[in-house]
Amino acid sequence: MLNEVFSGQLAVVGMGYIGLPTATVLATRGIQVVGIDVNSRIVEAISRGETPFIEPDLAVAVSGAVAMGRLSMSREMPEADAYIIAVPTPFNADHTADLSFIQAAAKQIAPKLRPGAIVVLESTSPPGTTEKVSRWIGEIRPDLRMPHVSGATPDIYVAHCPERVLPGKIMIEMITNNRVVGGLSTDCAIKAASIYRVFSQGEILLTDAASAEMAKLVENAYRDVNIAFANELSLITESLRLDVWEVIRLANQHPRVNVLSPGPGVGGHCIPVDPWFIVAAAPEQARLIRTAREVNDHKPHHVADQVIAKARRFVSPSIACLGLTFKANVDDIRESPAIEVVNLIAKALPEVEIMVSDPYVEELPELLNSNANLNLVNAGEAVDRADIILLLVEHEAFKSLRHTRHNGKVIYDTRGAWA
Ligand code: SAJ
Repeated sequence: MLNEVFSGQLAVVGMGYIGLPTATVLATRGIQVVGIDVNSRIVEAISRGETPFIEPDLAVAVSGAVAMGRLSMSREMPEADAYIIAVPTPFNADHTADLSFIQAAAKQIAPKLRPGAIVVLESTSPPGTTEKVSRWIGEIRPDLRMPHVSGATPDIYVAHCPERVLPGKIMIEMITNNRVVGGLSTDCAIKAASIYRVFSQGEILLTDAASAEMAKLVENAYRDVNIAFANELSLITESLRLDVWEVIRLANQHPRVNVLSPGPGVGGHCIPVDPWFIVAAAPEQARLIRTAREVNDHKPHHVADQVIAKARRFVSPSIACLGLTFKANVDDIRESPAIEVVNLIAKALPEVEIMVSDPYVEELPELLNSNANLNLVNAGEAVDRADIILLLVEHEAFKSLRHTRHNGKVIYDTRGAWA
């Protein structure tokens, strides 16, 4: 059983940035996979072999898996030998985790479960969530021995296997990253690991569910704290009239120092969210983690204030804002600090023309739509016409604009792409 490799039918609940690549990788390795999603647009697109978002190497794998008949889509929960839950875990206004999507998935899976089935939670979750999944299923299926009650000999194997892939490199990291698999019992971990053995070339590390949940939160909090350090440095160097990129470049020559890059803030669906789950779990102790969140959340306001101050020195300025996505070379705009910065500037300077450009964004995001002074234009035009150029995302396409056409303009490069 220890080195078992899963074979059977598998359902993936939530076909987003993690669910779709996971389902596809399993399908291309011979597993019969059904993807479930509440969004009919996503269901229809994937059914046609299309990928609803941009991720290198994903589209060709999805169309192949669908064409081979290995990956199909449904809105109804099927009977399967294993279920992977990959739904979002947003946070509530008080920064506690909103587990409603996970609970809904567990409730849909419960009636379909047969003894021997495996349920894996991949969604990032506070410690104790995997146990809740087992409880929610147990409430609907009192006929089944669930692992939170019967430990070693359950009917259903429940485990947590957090996703750790980096957007932009998902299809590589999905295969090469080590995986942490935390079971509600040892058997649960061993059974769940058999799924990841189908495609993972990394090490599969078995542990308990709560440690796996916490390890995932720690990974993202670690990155958040380190980015906050870089963002704080950028404020300090600015006040001391030093070049932050030069200071970091020099400090990083030390063999044990690796300062990350400052930016306009921290975005995406994970790093700005997950550390709050640690703060909520241990509010008294998590002082540094909370402060890091506050430092990173403050950065868009600082950038906007700087640009607003620069603009007020002009009689009738125009501003080019380059980049809207949450980071470079992806089309994902969730929690994007760039959007927040643009919105703050547009609201503070309603009479100023603001040109926005992003090769990955075809229409203005909802938050920005209400600003009459905002226009989406191509980067060349924005740079040519602007008095102030604000670089918010270091997309490859913007790097070539480095020395061209900037003469006499105010440049604010938040990412150091032109440093
Ligand atoms: N950022 C900086 N400076 C840096 C690095 C990043 O300002 O030096 C910003 C980015 O621009 C972006 C944000 O931080 O706005 C997050 O970007 P990221 O590339 O650090 O991370 P994500 O959100 O794309 O993916 C992270 C990864 N976690 C870690 O690296 C610990 C990934 O492995 C996780 O799977 C993912 O979160 C997730 O889904 O949890």
